[in-house]
Amino acid sequence: MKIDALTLFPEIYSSLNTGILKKAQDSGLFSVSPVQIRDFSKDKHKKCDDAPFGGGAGMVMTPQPLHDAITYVDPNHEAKRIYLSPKGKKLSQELVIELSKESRIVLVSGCYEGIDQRVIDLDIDMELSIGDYVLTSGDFAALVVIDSVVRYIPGVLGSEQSTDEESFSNGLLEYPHYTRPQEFMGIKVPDVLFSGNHKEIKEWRSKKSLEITKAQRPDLLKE
Ligand code: 4FD
Repeated sequence: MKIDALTLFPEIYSSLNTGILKKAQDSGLFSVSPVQIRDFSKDKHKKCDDAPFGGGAGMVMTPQPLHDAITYVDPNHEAKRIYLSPKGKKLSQELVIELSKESRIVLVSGCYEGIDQRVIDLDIDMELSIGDYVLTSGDFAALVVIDSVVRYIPGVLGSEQSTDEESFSNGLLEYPHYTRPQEFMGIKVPDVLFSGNHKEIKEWRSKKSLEITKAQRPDLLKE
């Protein structure tokens, strides 16, 4: 998968060159290219924002640099072009798995009050939100999209990790996990986990999953 990340802050994407994601990029499983939107500005001061028509607070990103940057990285519209915005369709595990099947993705991150609507109308395939809160720019939302999506590319997770996590896939939250030592700060690991009785362990984990889901996310049970 090839990902182009259009941004005013390319440095934000350097965190993708560490750990599992660096290894996967070095193996050629995916690549992320940050692209500086400002480089495409035809303004003499490389300006990329302006005051909103109709008045109001804040600034809006101007269409020319964005449209030119998108057209430059994806001239034949072969990529899925995604704009990160609080108004977008909400990201879910289901959508993450869908997106992991794309061969090319262009992520467009705006800041200030967002981008000129004409870029969305002309150039964008999908407006996407990572949740109901506002960030200073779309870049941190773009990082969340990249991380969640690339871990579903075959080979990205080593054999130690797995994508068939209990949380969300069976509609319930994950049961609690324990490892050594058997006792830590006076708290013991539940006895059932040493019983060797796989049926009992499975039943205990299901009971815990249901308990935790009821307490933390009752909405998941009501659907
Ligand atoms: N919830 C998200 C995406 C971007 C963002 C921006 C309008 C602000 C949150 C358009 C207003 C973009 C999200 C930039 N904040 N901030 O996914």
